[in-house]
Amino acid sequence: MTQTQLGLLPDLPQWRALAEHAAEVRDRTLRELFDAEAGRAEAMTVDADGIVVDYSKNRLTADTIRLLVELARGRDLGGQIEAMFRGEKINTTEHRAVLHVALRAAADDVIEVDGVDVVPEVHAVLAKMAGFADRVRSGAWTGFTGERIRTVVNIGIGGSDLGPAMAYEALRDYSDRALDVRFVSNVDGTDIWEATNDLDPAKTLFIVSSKTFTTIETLTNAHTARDWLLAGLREPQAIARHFVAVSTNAEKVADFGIDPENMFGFWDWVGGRYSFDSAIGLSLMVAIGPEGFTEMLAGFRAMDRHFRTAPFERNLPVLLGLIGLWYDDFFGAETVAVLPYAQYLARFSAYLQQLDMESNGKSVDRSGRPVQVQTGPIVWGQPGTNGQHAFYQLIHQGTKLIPCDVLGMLAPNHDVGRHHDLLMANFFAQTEALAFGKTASEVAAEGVEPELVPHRTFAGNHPTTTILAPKLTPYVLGQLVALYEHKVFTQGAIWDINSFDQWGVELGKVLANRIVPELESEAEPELNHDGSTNALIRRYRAQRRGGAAG
Ligand code: G6Q
Repeated sequence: MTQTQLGLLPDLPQWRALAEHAAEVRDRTLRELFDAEAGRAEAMTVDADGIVVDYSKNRLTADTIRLLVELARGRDLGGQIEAMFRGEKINTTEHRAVLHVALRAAADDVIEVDGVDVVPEVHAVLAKMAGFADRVRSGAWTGFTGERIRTVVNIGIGGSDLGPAMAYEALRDYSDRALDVRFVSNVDGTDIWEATNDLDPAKTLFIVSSKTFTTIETLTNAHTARDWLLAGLREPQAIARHFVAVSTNAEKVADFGIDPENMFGFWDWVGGRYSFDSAIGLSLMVAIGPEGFTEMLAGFRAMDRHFRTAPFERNLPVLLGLIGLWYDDFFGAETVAVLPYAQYLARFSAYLQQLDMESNGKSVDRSGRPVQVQTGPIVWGQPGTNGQHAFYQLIHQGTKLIPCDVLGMLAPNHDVGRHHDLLMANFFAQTEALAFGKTASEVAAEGVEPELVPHRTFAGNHPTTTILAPKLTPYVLGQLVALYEHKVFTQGAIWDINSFDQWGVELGKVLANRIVPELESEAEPELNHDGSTNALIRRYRAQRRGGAAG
């Protein structure tokens, strides 16, 4: 695809208009904004298929949204969305289409890559996954000795781990409790050791998930798992009953000893961090069953449709993207906290970290020019209410601007006593306290000793976006993940960066490969790193191999 070179953002009239507007809005507080506008909350709340986003507690006005939407139009966001859905090779540095939306397409949709409709292949793999998941769940698929599988261990890393691990946790309530699913990712031997230490190999199934099947962490863990299995079951033929693979690389899968019949494929147009609704979600499908997985895909698809068709002013991913960009580029915010008030979403922020930071952590635009503005934020968070007893202090009274997305569910998964009302009371209270704070005179009026007043004052004016969903179901999880996928897309499209490559992870890998033999060699190696790295490696070798430390 020939990429038309877009103008630099600061030169765009829409950008300049926003910069001028920001100078006016920056000094207005949320208290003032709410006082000035009676219907603000209603006007700034959007409900799309049950997902409600209230963005009124943000430091912006209706004009801000209008100007941000004009910016999105000026960047042809609509055209860029269509290019993705049409299968154009928008990942220009890797010459690939970006079609995670095809993973949840309806069977009668047509999405073409290089003139070939990919939807039938997607559904063929889903059917194969469903057949396998059903057999494991029913006990029809047994281990080598005829034992029923009780534990599934997914071995993968990055995009081949974070998504299924997050979603398994999120949808635990829908999982078969007779099956335990574990996730091993770190090359630290502790991870695989802890995951297998208490297991019976006869009842354990490994899913080796690796798009390339060359990732050092995953292959090292998979080999260690194979050794562990063979130490227990002794027969090499056992491998076929205890290992399946998810990959695009059939040759390497066969080299490992996994029957290609037991390989579940996907395609180079699925980026790792956008892949858990592909076969990379096999462990999740085994846990929640094909029906639950299908329901989740329907949630993704509903949000895809909304993203593609809703006007930008009422388009949830577009609004989240624009509001994030507003703080990032016009307030100098460096971070965004995602705070789910749902224990099952404990890993959601970690998942979003990769989705957002690997996608939009870029400093050159698609033409290779240095970007002129801040790009992707630092994403982090923990579930409420735990975070309240940890880092919220800094959000309330620290010196940094930290916009927050606060997620909550109208109905609980487990209606235990007063728990849900208490949880949600905190959910509502926090966004209220962050926005409106408590003035010095309010504190003083409570009879607080004068010297304590500054310490007990809350400046407020801390922006939050409230996201409410009916209940954490597979469908809602699909909606929420697609919401953030498309939020990331929106921002990358406006910044004119490639959100779909990740060259920044390469250098460390290359250097590690160079250092491995230096750590393992029996003879003292010649080291040609910088002085610090040389000395650190010598110290390590001296401890581990008894070499010279100096
Ligand atoms: C994600 C990245 C990266 C990738 C892992 C695992 O977008 O590409 O996190 O998912 O490096 O790669 P494999 O699946 O090839 O093992």
